[in-house]
Amino acid sequence: MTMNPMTFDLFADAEPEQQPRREQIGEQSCVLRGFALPWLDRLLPALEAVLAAAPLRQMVTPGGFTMSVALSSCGTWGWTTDRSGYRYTRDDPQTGLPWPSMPEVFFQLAQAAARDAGFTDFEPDSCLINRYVPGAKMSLHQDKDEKSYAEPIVSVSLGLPAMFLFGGFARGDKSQRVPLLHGDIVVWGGVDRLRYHGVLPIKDGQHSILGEQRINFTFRRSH
Ligand code: MD3
Ligand code: FE
Repeated sequence: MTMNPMTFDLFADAEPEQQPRREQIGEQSCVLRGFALPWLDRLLPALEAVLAAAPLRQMVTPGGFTMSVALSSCGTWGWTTDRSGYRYTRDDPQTGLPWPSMPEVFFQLAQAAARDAGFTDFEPDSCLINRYVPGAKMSLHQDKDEKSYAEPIVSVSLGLPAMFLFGGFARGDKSQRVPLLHGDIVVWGGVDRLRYHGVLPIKDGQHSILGEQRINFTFRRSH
């Protein structure tokens, strides 16, 4: 059937077709594709300020292995590990000073993403900053150092892409692979909060803004 040339296109000024921006990856977990992109202008300067006060450093696990990922933190509590265990501390063990306070833009972004995923009033007291260079990885683990598992976790991916492993409740359960790209945010909560997860070794590459690295923010309510 040919269109009458005089027919008005009722959809001429509608939004252009776009891929779904929210992908469910678990019962109460989803990826918000590109959610952080509009925040980058404010996020990156704030990140620089935090890292100037609390530099990225590699830490040692209780088992004596040096992590391939370099870490820092901001907020009231910062996650650390050394030979004596995993824990949250108020002070940066390297500087002896309190962890830098959480920049307003970090807090607002984490809260906005949590709300978009259906978790209202998320108030993180800790933001772990993970820096991966090519080859760096994070083995399958659970996040169990927080006082309560009732609050969600919000993770922001920047820079080089990563293949995220999302497992089950036992280490041996089959994992699904979720590619995470610059600007993506993942929100995990409820029944998915204690699922095993990890990151495959980062592949070589150059990101146009962040260069040869992936930066991940993990927002948690630790206390
Ligand atoms: C899934 N970081 O720091 S994002 C971590 O990309 C960590 O740097 C990864 O796992 C990274 O502990 C993954 C965060 C994440 C955090 C908690 C989860 C994913 C999760 C809890 C349950 C399921
Ligand atoms: Fe984790």
